[in-house]
Parts: sequence; structure tokens; C-alpha cells
Amino acid sequence: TVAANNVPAVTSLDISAGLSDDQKEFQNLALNFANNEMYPNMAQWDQEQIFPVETLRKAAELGFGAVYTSDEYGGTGLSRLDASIIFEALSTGCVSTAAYLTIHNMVTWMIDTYGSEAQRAKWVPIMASMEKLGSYCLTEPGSGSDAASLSTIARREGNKFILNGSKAFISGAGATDVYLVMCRTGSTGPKGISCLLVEKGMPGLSFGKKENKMGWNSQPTRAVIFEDCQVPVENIIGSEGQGFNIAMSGLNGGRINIASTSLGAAERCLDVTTEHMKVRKQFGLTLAQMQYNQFQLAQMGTKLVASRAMVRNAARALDAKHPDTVSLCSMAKFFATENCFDVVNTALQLHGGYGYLKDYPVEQFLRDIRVNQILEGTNQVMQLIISRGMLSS
Ligand code: FAD
Ligand code: 2MC
Repeated sequence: TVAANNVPAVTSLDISAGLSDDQKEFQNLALNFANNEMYPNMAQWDQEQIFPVETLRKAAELGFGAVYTSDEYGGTGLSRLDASIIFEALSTGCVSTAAYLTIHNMVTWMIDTYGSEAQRAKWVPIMASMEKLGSYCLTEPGSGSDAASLSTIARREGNKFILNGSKAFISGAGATDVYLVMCRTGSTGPKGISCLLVEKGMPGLSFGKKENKMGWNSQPTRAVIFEDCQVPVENIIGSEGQGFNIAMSGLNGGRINIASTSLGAAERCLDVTTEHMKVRKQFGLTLAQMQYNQFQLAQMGTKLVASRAMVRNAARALDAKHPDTVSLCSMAKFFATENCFDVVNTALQLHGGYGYLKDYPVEQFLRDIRVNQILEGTNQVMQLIISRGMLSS
């Protein structure tokens, strides 16, 4: 249930159950931000395709620009569990905007974790404040699920890398400043990949047209194109050949965070639907008085609570560096994005024809979380990772 200080809880599923007092406090902070700064605007951002950078910067003032980045250079220094709680709360207000924030957080964490002192000192403070925005560039037109087959190439020439190739589907691209680009500096396969920090304005960097999407309309998605793009060698993050490992380690937290945005959507839709069921009458009964609908509601609540438990369990594993972390993150992303999609889809059904109208928020939540089954590794790739882990032990 979406319960912030100023919003009554209308279902009995307490999203703060089991959390510490500190966690409850910033959960409330994030819920209030979602209710006051995001939810009233999410339909307009979607319909007019507005990327709400000022709202993102306000979120950064609360520490949400670098939630789980260490505090040494200005990150907030919270845990992955804390981050999941925050992103879950924020996405009750707008999934698409909260999702971009998670990608920015992932990029900032990657720079802080694998960058040199100089890179960390330069970028973390201005990314934590969201003065500069980040994008994560792994996918290419010819390599999506098989990410290690990527072909964007970086050739070393003196003190520069010359970058050629293109990236597809890059969140934020064109509007963001800092691009972490996975590219080939060596042989085929994952060990020939490096991670370069490319800055907007570097010669040879350009962008494709803004993609027309089903959801995630409050953030632009574009191809990123490199034509003899010149990148100083000191812009490498980590060492040559480490890029794929860096990219994958970013995605573990990314997958928890994407799953968390599905939780927030399901929560908001459950709230809205419970209210609707209490007032809408057919056959002389409210929808809530019909046993079929009561059972639907029970199934929705159960799926949501199970999904949240999976996501928080994976976040705890990542915090504890548990050996099963990769599998647990993949399971959480797979389970929560599928089940929360079902919850939101049932919420839409329980609204009847009204659920299909933009007058109600449910159809936007449905469109916005559909992509969570595809990006940051499709749910088929999640199953591949889970079964590999099980078979290799
Ligand atoms: P493909 O890999 O071509 O897959 C097609 C289908 O085949 C899928 O159903 C897939 O599950 C299935 N499949 C593939 N291989 C297997 C297999 N071995 N076994 C079973 N099934 C398989 N990428 C970035 O790097 N940065 C971003 O910021 C970013 N943002 C995105 C934003 C949006 C809105 C979207 C839609 C995508 C974004 N992506 C981003 C890309 C996203 O990560 C990819 O779309 C995703 O990884 C899948 O790759 P693909 O689209 O090439 O599909
Ligand atoms: N965490 C840490 N390390 C990982 C990892 C993970 N989740 N996944 C792979 N690795 C490491 C792995 O341990 C190995 O390391 P080392 O060689 O040092 O032992 C290295 O990476 C290579 O891994 P594999 O041998 O498993 O590589 P393979 O090519 O067989 O498969 C696969 C990798 C399928 C898991 C990977 O390609 C994948 O995750 N594909 C999906 C791509 C994806 O998620 N794209 C998301 C783009 S971002 C996005 O969508 C956004 C919206 C931002």
C-alpha cells in the first residue's frame, strides 16, 4: 500500500514491514516525493514526452542521485536494500522517471567503484547532484542478449582511443552527459572488452532519432553513434579487458532496481483498484462484494508480497556478497517483473473499460513496466543465468 505521511493506507499490505526506523524514514521521504513531485505529473510527462530533469535534480537533493555509491566523493553511501526500498517508493509516482534514476545510479556507482581517484573525484560529486547525467551503453544493433559479442571497436592511437560503431536503445541518450561505453579493445569474447567514459561533445559522437516507445516516455531512448570518436586514454574505466566484468557487475544491482520499479507500479495499482472496487457497483453489488474479485485481489496481494520478498532477499545477498548473488538477482528480476505485470494487468481488468482510458493511471503503469521483462537482460536470459548457476554447482 502506498502510505506516506499525507496519504492514507487503503490496503493492509504494509510496505515498511520488517524495515529499520532509518529505512522507514527514507522510505517515507521517497513516498512523499513520489506523491508530491511525481505522481501528479506522470501522465503529462508520458503524453508530452517530457524528461523531467529538474525533478530529478530535486530527487538528487534528497540523496537519490547516488544512493548506493560510497560517500567518499559525495555518494549517499546506503546499501542495496536501502536503494531498492527507495526506488520502489519512487516508482509509485512514475516508473519511467524512477527507472532512469536507477540507470544514472548504476553508472555513478560504476565510476566510483572501478574508476581512478581522479575520475571519481571529478565525476561522482557532479553526478550525485545530477548536474551531469549518465547513460549505460552495452547493447548494439547486432548484440543484445549476447552482449559479449559486441563489435564497437576502440583502436589505440597515441594518447587516444579512436572509437567506431554504434549502441542501440540507450536510455537518456542525447540528453545525458556521461556515456559508459563497452567496446572492443582486444580479441573476441568478454575478455576483449573495455569500458570507456565518453563525454557529450567529444568529436565523432552523435545520436540517432528519439525512439517512439510503448512506455518509458519520460526519458529519451536513442542510438549512440561513434565515427572516429576521439576519447583520451585516461578515460578508460578500470583496466583494458575488464569492461565486460564491470558492465555485468553494474547490472546485478540494476536488475534489483528495475524489479523494484515493478513493485512500486503494482503497489500503486493495487491501491487505486481497491478504491475502485469499493465504489463501483454492478448487479446491485460493489465489485469488492463479488467473491471472484475478492479472490483476484487476494492473488494480486500475494504476488506482490512474494515479489517484494524476492527483491529484498536479492538485495541483501548483494550487500552481503553472497556467492549466489548473481542467480538471486536474476530470480528476483524474473519473478517480480512477471508477477507485478500480472498484478497491474489484473488491476486494469478490474477497472473494466475505465482501465483502458488514460483518465486512470493503470494503463500507463502497465505500459511502463512491460519493458522490465525485456531490458537489463530479458527474462529468458535471467532463466539462462539461473539454470547455469544451478547446473554448474
Ligand atoms: P534479442 O537479444 O534479439 O532477443 C530477442 C528474443 O530472443 C528475446 O525474447 C530474448 O529473450 C530471446 N533470446 C535471445 N537469446 C536467447 C537464448 N539464448 N535463449 C532463449 N531466448 C533467447 N541497453 C543498454 O545497453 N543501455 C540502455 O540504457 C538500454 N535501455 C533500454 C531502454 C529500452 C526502452 C529498451 C527497449 C531497451 C534498452 N536497452 C538498453 C536494451 C536492452 O537491454 C535489450 O533490448 C535487451 O537486452 C534484449 O536485447 P535485444 O533487444 O537485442 O533482443
Ligand atoms: N555479475 C558479475 N559477473 C558476471 C555476471 C554478473 N551478473 N554475468 C557474467 N559475469 C562475468 C562472468 O563471471 C565472467 O567472468 P570471468 O570470465 O572473469 O570469470 C564474465 O562475466 C563472462 O561471463 P560469461 O562467460 O557468463 O559470458 P557469456 O557471454 O556466456 O554470457 C550473459 C553472459 C548471457 C549472462 C550476458 O551476456 C548477459 O547478461 N546478457 C544480457 C545483456 C543485458 O543484460 N543487457 C542489458 C543492457 S542495459 C539495459 O538494458 C538498461 C536499461 C540500462
